[in-house]
Amino acid sequence: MGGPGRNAPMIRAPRRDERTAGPILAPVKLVVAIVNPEDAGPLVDALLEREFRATRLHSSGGFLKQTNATVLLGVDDEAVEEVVGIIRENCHSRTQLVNPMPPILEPGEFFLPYPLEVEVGGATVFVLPVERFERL
Ligand code: 2BA
Repeated sequence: MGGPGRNAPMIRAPRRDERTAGPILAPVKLVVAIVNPEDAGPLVDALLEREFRATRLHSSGGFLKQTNATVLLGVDDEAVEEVVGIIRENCHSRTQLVNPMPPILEPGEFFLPYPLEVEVGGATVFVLPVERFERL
């Protein structure tokens, strides 16, 4: 249990000359995707199947203060659209209920909290230029 199965993607190990070749100077982007934690596992698997390396971080949203996942990928410029497509296929929007903060009440006032519905997008994606990318 837990180990890579028969159908696990093959991750190509870098050859020695690739490791020692110095920084990659071709245009590279950093894709940062903030996603629902339930989508993060299938997303990372789908990325690995297409040989994209990814890092998954545990994060939480500033507004809902609920756990989400941040997936980081360094990719060639021309692969960005493919990566965004994989994110789109694997991440789904959801509605979540939030209990609003009660206001400060005057004596005699009362507050009936109605949960608010908030739509959380499938993914929030940033694409940033990378000055230098190196695997040492
Ligand atoms: P949260 O900050 O927990 O926000 C969850 C959802 O709550 C948001 O979904 C949005 O529908 C709503 N929301 C957020 N701030 C709000 C506000 N000030 N007023 C009313 N509703 C608000 P998404 O927009 O799909 O964002 C999902 C998660 O992506 C966010 O979780 C946050 O972790 C991240 N995120 C979104 N926009 C970002 C940005 N500009 N910079 C950094 N992180 C961002």
